[in-house]
This record gives sequence, C-alpha cells and structure tokens, in this order.
Amino acid sequence: MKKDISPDRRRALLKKLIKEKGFVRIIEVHNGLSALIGERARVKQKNEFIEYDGLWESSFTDTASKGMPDAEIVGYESRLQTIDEILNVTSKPLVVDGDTGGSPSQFEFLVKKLERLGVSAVIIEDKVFPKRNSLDPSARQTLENPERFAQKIQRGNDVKISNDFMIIARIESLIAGTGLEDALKRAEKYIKAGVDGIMIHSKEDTPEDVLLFAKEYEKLCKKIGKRPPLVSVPTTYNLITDQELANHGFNIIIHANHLLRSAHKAMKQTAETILLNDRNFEAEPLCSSVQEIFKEVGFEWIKAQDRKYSKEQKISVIIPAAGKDPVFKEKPKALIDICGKTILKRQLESIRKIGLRNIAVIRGFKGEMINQKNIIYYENPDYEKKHSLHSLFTARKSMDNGFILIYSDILFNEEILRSLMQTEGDIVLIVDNSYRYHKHDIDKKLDLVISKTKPSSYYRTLQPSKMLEIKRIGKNIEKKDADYEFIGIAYFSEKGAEILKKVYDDCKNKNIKDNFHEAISFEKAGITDIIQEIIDRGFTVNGLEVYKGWIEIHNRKDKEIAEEMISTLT
Ligand code: SPV
Ligand code: MG
Repeated sequence: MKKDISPDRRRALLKKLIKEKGFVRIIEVHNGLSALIGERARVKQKNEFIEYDGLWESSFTDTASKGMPDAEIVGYESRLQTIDEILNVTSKPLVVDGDTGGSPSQFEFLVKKLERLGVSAVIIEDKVFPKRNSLDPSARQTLENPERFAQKIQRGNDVKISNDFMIIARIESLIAGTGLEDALKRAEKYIKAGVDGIMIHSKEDTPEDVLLFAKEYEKLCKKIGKRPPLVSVPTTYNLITDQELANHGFNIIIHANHLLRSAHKAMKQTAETILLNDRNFEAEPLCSSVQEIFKEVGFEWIKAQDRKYSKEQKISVIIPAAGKDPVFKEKPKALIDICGKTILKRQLESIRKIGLRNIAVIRGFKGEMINQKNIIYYENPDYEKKHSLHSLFTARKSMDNGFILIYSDILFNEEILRSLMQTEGDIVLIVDNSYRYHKHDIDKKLDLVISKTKPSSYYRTLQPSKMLEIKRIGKNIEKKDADYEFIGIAYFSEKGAEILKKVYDDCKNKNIKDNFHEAISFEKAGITDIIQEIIDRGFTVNGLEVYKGWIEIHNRKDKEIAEEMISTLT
C-alpha cells in the first residue's frame, strides 16, 4: 500500500506539475474504485512509462453514477462524499467540477472545504444556476452575467488560504453559441478578477474553435501581462492528441467521462448476457476476476498484514509432557497440583489469554491421565528410551507454521509469551538473567546459556526485553561461565521450524551412534542438544532476556515455593 499524502502536499502538486511538465493529463473518476484505476493506469510508450498526472471529479459522471441527471440536482454534500471517497484512496492531484459554484456564499464555503481537503483546483462554469450539462445540443444554456461571475471568483479568492489552490473559470460561450468574441471578453474579465486558470469548453467534433481561442488567448494574456494555465476538455473533438493540444498552449487536458461511460457499457452487456444465457458463465470473459478486484482494493495487502500480525492464529504451542520424572513418580509432571490447579491447566490459561489456540500436548508416561479438551494430542509410548527431542518430533505436524515450545513443568507469566510473540528472530529462547540469585537452584542441573553479548549489568532489565545471540547451551556448562538460564520456553518461526526439522532429519540420517552433544546418544538427545547442533551449523539462535516471571517445578521445594508465590498472589 502506498504511503498517504497530506492534504497540503497533494494540493500543491497540480501547480508544481504544470510548471515542471508544461501540460498535465487528467482522467475522470467517479468513486473509489474508478479513482484507483485512474491513479494507477500506466502504459509503456517509446520506452518510457506514462500515466495520468491527476484526477477529475466530474459532475456528469458523479451524478450519473448515482443514477441522477447532471443539472445541479445532486447537492454539494453528496458530491463531497464522492470527493472524500476519491481522496481516501489516491495521492494524485484532484480537480473538482464545481458546476456554477452556486451562489457566491455557497462558492466561498465550497472553496474553503475543498482547499482544506487537499483538492488542487475547482472549475466553475459561467452559467446561471441550475446549469444543464454542456454536451447536450438541445439543452437550454443560460450564461451568467460576466461581471457577476467575476465577482464570484473574487469572493472565492478572498477565502483561499494558500496559493496552491486554483480557482479555474470555465467559459461556456462556445457551448451557448455566443461566439469567440464573447469568450475572449469573459476571459479578460476573469483574469483581471484573479482567476488561476481558464477553461474553454466546446461540443464541436473538431477543435478549430478552441484552437482559435487558444491563439487569441496568448495575445490577450500578453496584453494583460498575466497568463493563467489554459484547460481543454476534448470529449467531442477527440481526434486531436493531448500533445497537439499542448503544442497549441493547453496546460491541463481533461478526459472528462470515459471511465464511467466504459463501465456503463460493460455493465449493460454483462447484465444482458446473464439474462440471455440463464447463467453467469458466459459473462465471465466480460468481467475482471474476483482476484483482480481484491488486488485493486487492497485485500491482498490486508491478508498479508493479517498474516504478519496475527501469528496467534497460525502458530502452535507444543508442550512435551511424555517423560517420567524421578521425583514426581505418581503421575505426569504436567498434572502436579499447585494450589488446586494442575500445572497444565495453569499453562493453558496463560496460553489462551494471549490468543493462542492451536495447542498440542505430547503424552507418554500415564498419558491417559492427561485429557483436557480442545488439545491436539501426540503420543510417545517410547518415552523411557527416546528422550525429549524425539518426543518433540512426534508433534512434527504442529510445527509447520511455527511454534512455541513450553516445557510441561514450568509456570509462567503470560507476559513472557507476549514478548516472545513480538520478537523477530527465527529461533528464540527465553533466558533468565536472575539464575545466579536463586539459592534453591544450587542443588539442580540447569539448562545454562552462554551468550555472545554479556547480560545487562542491571539486575532487572527494562521492557521491552532484550534480544541476544546464544553461543552455547547445556547442563554441563560451568556455572561461573554461564550468562543465563534457559527457562524451557522457545519460539520457532516458520523458518526456524524448518531449520529445526532439517537439522533433526540430517542427524537422524547420519545414524549417530555415540555422543550427541551432552547426550550419550542421538536417541537420548534432549532439546538443548539439537539447539547446540543448530548453533554449531551456523544458524542464529537468539535469546530473549527476562527477569523472573516464571518458576520451574523441579523438586518438592520448587512446588512449595510456587504454592507460596501463588497463594500470596491470590
Ligand atoms: C463534466 O464532466 O461534468 C463536465 C464536462 O462538466 S461536460 O460534461 O463536458 O460538461
Ligand atoms: Mg460538469
């Protein structure tokens, strides 16, 4: 999606482009969708891309798209809605067809409103309200008294707040049949009243009249000493090219109604084709595909944003809970009761609190005791022989979109998961920098971590948590060398999961018989062993530093500490 443009910047673009390019080419638009088409249309010609310089909000096509005639029946409020729709989805300069401008007071309000919105120009025609469209040869056309019209221009000018906004006077003498002389007299009056541009309109099939006007216009402007840009709307005299018009002195060329007319024709044909065939198959070739429309209006972008920002929808949480614990022998560790609720139940509450829904649990030892609803279960009956790494891989199917791994024996604050979800790394382990201060840790083997950068010197780190790069992980690291403790929560993005799977498969295929990092064999490998293997192969494994907010239930003392903590919280 293109970046938005401010009203001030957009408004100034028209004058700037005229100055830079000599002439600008403008296309009619009548709603958001046509505005997107007009804004984006681009063709290659003589090895360079050309596109429209700006957009025209036509009274004829705006009213027609509302099913109404172009006779100042549709009021400004409704026109402003269309203008807003167009501005909302585009960034090119917009020229608004202001009809007659209404009464001078109405015109003052219109100028203020359009200028504030970021419109670059308004064109008003010197006819009497309520005007009739200029292209119908049989319509009654009444020209406004030129002095009165010049005064309306002056009043509009007086309320303008910037030099960028242009008030353009549209001369209708050739439409009403009052001739070239009248047109030139009016042009002189309007220029002297301070107009920012002159549009000469004609409904003839050939451009002679407007070209003659253009020639005389140059002489007139020389005489006055001021030459506002000249505007053409070549709807009827359409054999002349934009470049030819520019060569004759025109600075703004407006293709005033073609997107609406082409849409109208195509819609009629499609509506009739469906009726004729009693089904819509035959109409398909007449239509843009649904995907094309999706793309035009930014649906693809929304989907990409959804994908980017809602990891919660896709990624899984995998809790390996198959092992038999040497301390808690009576049931799976996940089912240890802490103040009336099992660890697993407490984990599920935290996981669901942050919107994660795809939860997988790997069962093994007394697996039948774990029977929470809305969980995908994987089984590792071989839990005695095959350790945590292989246990994790029974849940391979849940890894595809990325996953969060959570050991089944830890209690944690959901904020830890929330910050993990926001990280950008592909493999990120939560590491705690407070392990040195845990007295009760001394009698147990921790998963220790050495990082490339050293821990923050502060006891408690500031939010958001810091990312670091991990060099080594394992239980055999000397406590004095370790920087952190891995708490048993890790994130694998889609790419991270892919790396994990590939490294695992590769090790498995190699049929490693002896030690695998700290394990006596690949079969007995733990999750930290494969992480070390991933690091050794040159992939980045990050650590996300937290300070407390979790507790691992390793032994009975931990259980007591957890119970004490929870009871003081509740
Ligand atoms: C419009 O597009 O609404 C115009 C130009 O005013 S014309 O229809 O030619 O009058
Ligand atoms: Mg109009």
